[in-house]
Amino acid sequence: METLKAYSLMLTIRFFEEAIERLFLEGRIMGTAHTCIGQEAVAVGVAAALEPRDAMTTTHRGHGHFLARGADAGRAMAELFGRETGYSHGRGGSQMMMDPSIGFYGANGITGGSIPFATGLGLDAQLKGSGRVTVCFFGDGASNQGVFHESLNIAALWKLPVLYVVENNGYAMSTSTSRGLANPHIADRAAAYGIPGVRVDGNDFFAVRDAVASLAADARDGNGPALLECTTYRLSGHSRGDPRVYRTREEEASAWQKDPILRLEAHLKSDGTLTDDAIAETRLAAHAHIDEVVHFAESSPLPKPASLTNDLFAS
Ligand SMILES: Cc1ncc(C[n+]2csc(CCOP(=O)(O)OP(=O)(O)O)c2C)c(N)n1
Ligand SMILES: [Mg+2]
Repeated sequence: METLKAYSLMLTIRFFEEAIERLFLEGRIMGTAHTCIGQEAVAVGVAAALEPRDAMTTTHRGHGHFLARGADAGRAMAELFGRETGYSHGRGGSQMMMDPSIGFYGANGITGGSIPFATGLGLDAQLKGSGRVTVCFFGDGASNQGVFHESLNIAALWKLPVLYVVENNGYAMSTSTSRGLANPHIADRAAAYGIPGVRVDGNDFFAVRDAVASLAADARDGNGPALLECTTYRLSGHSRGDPRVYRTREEEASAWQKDPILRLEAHLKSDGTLTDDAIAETRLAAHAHIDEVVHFAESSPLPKPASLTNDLFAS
């Protein structure tokens, strides 16, 4: 993926998420959502290093991963509006979107729920000899679920082509990692399974992309899984309406100084790729795109009541 394309994708994700937060406040969308503001370099860095045949699973905080993988932002937004044009025809909302045609096997509302699922996708790839690598996203909180151990053990034992990517964003709901992790370095746990464990600055697009390229190539070559820890910060609240009483505004202000988008912009300016004017234009274009996305979603039809029992496995 070209760096400029990555930059524009990071802006799309940022403005998509900001639009959602605004739309909730305005009462235009219902339910809840978990936004990934501040974590865009992880999503796009990972996606930039994968091949079309590869697979991804995500978490409750999955919009960025889905958009980075190539989802249609209009259909994703329409799902949040509960419209027929949404990925799940408006029935699922934020945590119920998937598109296997782009190798995206969905979000999961169960903390850690995607870890065994991705492991199964790895077994499928191995049995079929498809050469596919599966990236499994999960959070620091999810890394404390028992299923993390079960899945990494079996994946290491069977040398499954899975790259476990933990987004260490500092919090699991209101629990800071200093209160939730005995060892703050989650990547260290890889040693327990005899697999590579790598820790990178998750706000650095290039660091994430390069680490994934190397670990995915090893997994594709039959060398088994790896654990990649991307350190970042959840600039958003946990979910809709989080008053964020468990951390200070000063802490947030200092995290904003490390905004991955500003960091990539500084890089693109310093190497002469973009001028200030070009950055302003790219930002305006990304805003205009999201305005269209919201317009498409909000003007899409609601599902017809007669279709209520469609796609049900039991009725
Ligand atoms: C099995 C289970 N336990 C608890 C919850 C409630 N819950 C939702 S998100 C969350 C925190 C997850 O934290 P982390 O894995 O760090 O992901 P982040 O929200 O930071 O992206 C919890 C405990 C849940 N959804 N599923
Ligand atoms: Mg977390």
